[in-house]
Amino acid sequence: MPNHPLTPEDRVINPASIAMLRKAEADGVDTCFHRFDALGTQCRFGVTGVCCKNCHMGPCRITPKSPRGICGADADTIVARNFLREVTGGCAAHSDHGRHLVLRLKAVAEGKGGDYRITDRKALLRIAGKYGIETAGREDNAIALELANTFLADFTAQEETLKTLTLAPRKQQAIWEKVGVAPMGIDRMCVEAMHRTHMGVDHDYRNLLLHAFRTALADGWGGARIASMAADILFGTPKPLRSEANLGVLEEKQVNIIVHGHEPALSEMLAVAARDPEVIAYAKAAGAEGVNLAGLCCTANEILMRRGVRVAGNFHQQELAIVTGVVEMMVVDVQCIMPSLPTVAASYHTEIVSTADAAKTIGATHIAFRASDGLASAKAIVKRAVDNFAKRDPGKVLVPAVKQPLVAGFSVEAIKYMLGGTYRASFRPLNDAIIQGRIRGVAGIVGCNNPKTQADSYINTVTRELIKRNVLVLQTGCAAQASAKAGALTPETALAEAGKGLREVCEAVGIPPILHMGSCVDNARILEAATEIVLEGGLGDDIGGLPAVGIAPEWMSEKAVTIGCYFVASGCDVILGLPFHISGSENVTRFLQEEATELFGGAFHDIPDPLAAADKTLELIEAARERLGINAKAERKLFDMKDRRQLDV
Ligand code: SF4
Ligand code: MSK
Repeated sequence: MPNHPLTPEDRVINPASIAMLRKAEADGVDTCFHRFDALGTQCRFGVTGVCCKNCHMGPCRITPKSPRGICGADADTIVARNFLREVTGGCAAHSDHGRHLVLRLKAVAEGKGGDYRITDRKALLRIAGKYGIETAGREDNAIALELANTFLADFTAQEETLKTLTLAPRKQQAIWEKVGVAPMGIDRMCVEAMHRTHMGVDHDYRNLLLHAFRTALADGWGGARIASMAADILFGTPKPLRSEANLGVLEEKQVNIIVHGHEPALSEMLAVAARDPEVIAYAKAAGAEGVNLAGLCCTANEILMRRGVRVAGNFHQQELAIVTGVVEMMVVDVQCIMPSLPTVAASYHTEIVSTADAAKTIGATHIAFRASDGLASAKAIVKRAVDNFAKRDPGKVLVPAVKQPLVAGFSVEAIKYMLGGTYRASFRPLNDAIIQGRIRGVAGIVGCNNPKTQADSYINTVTRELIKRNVLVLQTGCAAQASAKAGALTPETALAEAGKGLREVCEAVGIPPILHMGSCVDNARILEAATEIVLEGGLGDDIGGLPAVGIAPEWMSEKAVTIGCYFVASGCDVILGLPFHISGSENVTRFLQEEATELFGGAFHDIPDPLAAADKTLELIEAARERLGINAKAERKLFDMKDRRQLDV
C-alpha cells in the first residue's frame, strides 16, 4: 500500500468499483475500505495469532515478557488452537451448506420436495454409481433417497471414515490413513475440534494441526464435495455458457434484484420467479421495463454456472452495488454478507432481505424462505422488490457502464466432454499436453477480496502471468469473478494472451485457458479434476505428484483457510497472497510451511507479490515435472519426431 492517503484507485483496480467508491464518498457512505482505514493499525496479537480467550481466566496475550497464558499455554498451543478453530469454521460453513442441499434432495426423493425436483438424472446415476449404489431397474427417487442417506451418513459417522474419501485416488487415501488424518463424520470432526481447543485439552501444536488437516479434509472431500454433487442433481451439472459481469449489468429501467450469499436453492427459485410472466407484468404495471436478477459472490456463481444469470460483482462490491442507487432489493442467505449492508442501504431505497433463519442482520427485513412452497415464496419476494421500484431516487442513480462478457460453466463433466466429445469424454488430451510440455501444469486460483490489498489486482496479475507461461488456470469464487470483470474469461481474450503451447492446445480442444469452475464449495471440483488427471494415467498416482499448485491471492474467509488446508492435505502446494495469523509461533509456521510437505507432498507459501507468485508456481510445477520425469520424456519425444522427419526427407 502507498504512503499517501488512499485514493479509490489505490483500493480497487476495476473502473466500476473506482467510480462507485467515489460516489460512496460523495454520498457520505462508509464501505469496508473506509472502515479498514478507521481501524488503524491492526492488533499485533491478533495478527500473529497469540491472543487466547478460550477461557475466562483470560484473555491472555503472549509477549516476550509473558510467554505463557495463565493456564500455562504457550504461543505454539495458542496459535495452533486458533488456527484449528478457523479451519473448523470454514468446514462448518461449507458443510452446513452441503447438508441443506442433501436434506432438500432427500425431501425430493420422498416426494416432499415442493417445487424442487431432480433436474439432472444423468448426474444422479453417475454420482450414485461412484458410491456403489445399484441403479439398474430402480426408480430415480429410490436411488436419490439411498444417495441422500449415504451423504447424510458422512455427516454423522462416528467410527467410519467418510465414504466420499473413496472418490480420491487410492494412494491419496493411503497417505491420509498413514498420517492419521482420514476424517470420520463431518459433524464429529467439528465437534472434536471445538473440544480439543477447549481450555485444558489438546496442547500439542502438531496434534492440533493434524486435526486441522483432518477437519479440512472433511470439508473438501466431504461437505463441499457433497454440496457440489447434490446441487448438480437438483439444479443441473454446469455446462459452458456465456454471460456478463460487473456493476454495468444493473439496468436503470428495470427492477434490480441482487442475490448474495451461497446456497443455490433460493436463488434458483428467484431466477424462475424473475422470468414469470405474471411477475413481469406486475413490474411493467409499476413502470419498470422488467425484472433484472443479478448475483454477487458465490450465489452469483451458482446461478451463473447453471442459468447464465449475470454477475453484478464479487465480495468487495457488495456495498458498492447498493451505491449505484438502482438496487431495489438485495436478497441474502448465508456467508460473506457484510453486516454493514442495511446501513449502506439506508442511504438509498434498497431493501436488504435476509432469508435464512440462521443468518439475520439488524436492519434487514427477514422473510424466512420456505422450501416447501419455494416458487411462491420467491415470487412474493420479487413482487416486494417491484413495490420498492417507485421509491428509487433518480438523483442518487449512477450505474457505471462497465461490464465484460464471459464464458463460465466448466464442471468436470463439461471439461471431459470438451476434451473428448460425447463418446470419448476423457482427460487424455489434457494429460498428453501436460506430458508433452505444451501445458506446463495447472493452477487453481481461488478465494475472496480483502481491503488489505488493491481489490482484484493480485488475482488478475497472477492469472494473466500464468496463462502467458502456459499454465492452465482453474478458478472459483470471487477470484473467477475478478477474472470475468477483467475480460479474461472470454476464450478470445484469454487465448490472445496465452503462451503458444497452451493456446494451441486450447484452440485444438475448444476450451479457454482460464476455466470458471463455480463457487467456493466448488473448489471440490478442482480436486475432482485433479483426480481425473491422476486416473487418466501418465502423471503419477496421486494428486501430490501432479504439476499443480493452488493460489489464494486475496483471501479473507475462514473457508479459505480450510480450502488451503484440504489442498495441502491433498498434496498441492498453496501460495497465499496474505499470510495466516500464525507468525507468533515459529513451530506452527514451520509445520505449515515446511513439514507439511513431508507428510502430504505440499505446503503453504506466503508470497505477497503476484509476479513472484507466478515465478514460484512455475518453480513448483517444473519440480513436479522433473520428479515425474516428463521433461526428459518430452525432450526425447521431440527428438524422435525430428529424426523421423529427417528420414522422410
Ligand atoms: Fe489464557 Fe489459557 Fe484461558 Fe487461553 S485457555 S485464556 S491461555 S488461561
Ligand atoms: S463468496 S468465501 S468472498 S470467494 Fe464464496 Fe467470495 Fe471468498 Fe466469500
